[in-house]
Amino acid sequence: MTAAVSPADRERYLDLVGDGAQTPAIDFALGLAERGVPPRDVVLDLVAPTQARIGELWARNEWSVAQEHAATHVSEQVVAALAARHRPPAGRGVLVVACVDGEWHALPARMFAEVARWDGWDVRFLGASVPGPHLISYLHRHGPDVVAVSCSVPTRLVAAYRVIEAAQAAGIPVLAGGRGFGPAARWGLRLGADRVAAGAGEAVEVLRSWPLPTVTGFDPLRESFVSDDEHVLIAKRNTQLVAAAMDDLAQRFPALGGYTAHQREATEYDLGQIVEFLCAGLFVDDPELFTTFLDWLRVVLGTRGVPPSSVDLVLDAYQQQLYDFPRARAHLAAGRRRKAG
Ligand code: B12
Repeated sequence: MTAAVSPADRERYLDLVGDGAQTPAIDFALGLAERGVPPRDVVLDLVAPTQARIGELWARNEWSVAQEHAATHVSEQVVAALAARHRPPAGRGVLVVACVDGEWHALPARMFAEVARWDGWDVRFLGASVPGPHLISYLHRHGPDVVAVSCSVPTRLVAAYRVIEAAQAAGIPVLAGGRGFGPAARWGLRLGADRVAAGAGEAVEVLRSWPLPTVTGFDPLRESFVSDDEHVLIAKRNTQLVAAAMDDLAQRFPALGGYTAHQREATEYDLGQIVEFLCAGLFVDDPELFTTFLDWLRVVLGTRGVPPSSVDLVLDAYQQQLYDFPRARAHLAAGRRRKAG
């Protein structure tokens, strides 16, 4: 008989990982599996939602980065222990799972990899930030049936696109997943992935029902999904844009004058992230990417004592700088409107 993970189990697990208590957390997870919870459910209903909660605790400044790192390390060991204990035979084919270049969220991809392994795939897990050319040469050498690319932050979508294109050119079908591909992984479809899935559970269903296509190669004449290269030009101007916005902020946000060197550096980082997310939104031509990011940024800054209205000052500065980039201006205006609405 199968059993299920309860809300009390999740509370207990959060306490354990919050303490960085590796052995008790592993014992707890293995114990659930022994009591009849399928290992896949231990990963998807215990570890995954806890990791999402950890993200919220970090975003609200209730957990430090150190506490998040310690907890994530424990969760990685828990997933590894479950994988070592439960080893079904592989019969469905070879599946390569990799995070795209610059993507350091290996644990979400690992969770998907183990769930796929428990569903009968012979998985090769390549982990975090795999440089595109290295991934492609690995694919040529090992000839898997499918490559699954993971992206957790949308700023890595350009790297994801390069890999999708190159894998298909090598004749290997691509499954795209991870929260960076957006709601229902829709930006994965935009970038031309053969299949997408929002969660690992859904992904194994997709893999099961998918008559793996014979990919004949990337069609060089495939119509581009963006009409211009604003995202490229703006990405190149990131440093200049940040410097100009810092000058502008100094005039309009007097608190900046009293910032420490560290606070100024953190502000410059945030300003750079705004440019990066703007470029990602332009790349997939969807203003929702940028507005969702701004919602998140306002929460993160607000909990750290930075008035969320300061974001609008930055958007204004970028609007002025980017006067000859019509799509960027539309995305920036959507970011402004979202706050007003
Ligand atoms: C741990 C963590 C990290 C660790 C990752 C370590 C590791 N080994 O993975 C480190 C410290 C590296 C990190 C770094 C950063 N992080 Co982080 N991180 C997290 C956190 C707390 C947990 C990640 C996790 O384990 N998630 C759990 C799983 C279940 O997530 P999931 O995406 O839902 O995965 C499922 C599906 O997407 C699917 N799936 C995943 N991959 C694939 C692939 C395929 C092919 C398929 C089909 C399915 C699939 O399967 C999974 C199971 O169902 C998340 C919070 C969150 N909500 O995820 C933040 C989070 C993702 N990080 C965030 C941020 C901001 C960052 C940084 C930018 C922080 C910084 N200032 O440096 C950097 C970016 C680094 C980079 N370029 O990659 C934000 C992103 C916000 C945004 N606007 O996009 C989040 C959401 C935190 C938050 N609430 O604000 N992070």
